[in-house]
Amino acid sequence: KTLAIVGCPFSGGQPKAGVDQGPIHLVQAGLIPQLEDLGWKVIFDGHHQFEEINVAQDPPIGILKNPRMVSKVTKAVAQVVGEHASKGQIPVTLGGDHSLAMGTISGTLSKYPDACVVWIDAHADINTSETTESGNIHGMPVSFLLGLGSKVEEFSWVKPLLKPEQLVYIGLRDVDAGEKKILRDNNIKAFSMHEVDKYGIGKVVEMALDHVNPNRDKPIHLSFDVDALDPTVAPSTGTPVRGGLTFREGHYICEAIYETGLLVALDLMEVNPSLENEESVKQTVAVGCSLLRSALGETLL
Ligand code: DIR
Ligand code: MN
Ligand code: MN
Ligand code: MN
Repeated sequence: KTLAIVGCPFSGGQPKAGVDQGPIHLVQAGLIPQLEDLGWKVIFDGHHQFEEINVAQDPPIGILKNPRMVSKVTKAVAQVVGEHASKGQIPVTLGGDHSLAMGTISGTLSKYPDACVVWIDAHADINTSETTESGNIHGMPVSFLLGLGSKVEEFSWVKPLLKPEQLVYIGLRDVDAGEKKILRDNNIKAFSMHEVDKYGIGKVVEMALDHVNPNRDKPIHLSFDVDALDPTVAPSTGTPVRGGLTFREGHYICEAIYETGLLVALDLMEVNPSLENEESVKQTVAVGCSLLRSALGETLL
């Protein structure tokens, strides 16, 4: 029963400074003792120091921004997450922007090839180098993991280990036209906020798990982008979108995944403590810690 906190102060997958401070704030808010109180042994050897990854020149490739830096950092994260998973520990990766999930999920799949990914987000993060309009790589990690789009040499280390049927989304509400086509063409299961409204979160999580994990026997990687929550719940994030998950809906997802007993890796991404005011930051960091506790066994009764 051991967790490994993988603090990733990294912002290169998107343009707003500050998201690199997310992991530092989460740990400073007392995350580690909170998880220890749930009975976990928690390993934390400090936040990762990506400064040692030296990329002198990183001009765009096509319109992809900071491609060499993102590639090197996510590759290092894949290595670290894979090592913790190999030791039977649950890697808990704190972002940082969501491009990091290219690393975390690669690491998980290196140890558990049949793992499924439950991706909680306002966005699908599945643009390819052809479809991206922003060039921000945090909007692209899923396409790299699936091996979609034309190959970018810089990211050749990312093996297309994820199959579309191993992936499910909950919380989507800002999906680019090109991404909608990718979701349709590849038959990727997604529960947008429309389905959350229609069926309720309990039924949605059940349907999501029925899709990726029908016998409830496969390892689960939960990748949670805090912007899946409504901006009134988690305001300090780089790309907030109104109409998101309530506090309880977000927590319910985490609790339900924990209840399966199948969780092998967990990400919490896109907390940006430099956005909005002090109160917003406190609230967003607190809700981040709270989601992680729920995914790791905190119960209401
Ligand atoms: C948009 C926004 N689809 C993009 N993506 C965001 O830049 O590709 N992802 N914000 O988190
Ligand atoms: Mn995301
Ligand atoms: Mn997002
Ligand atoms: Mn958009």
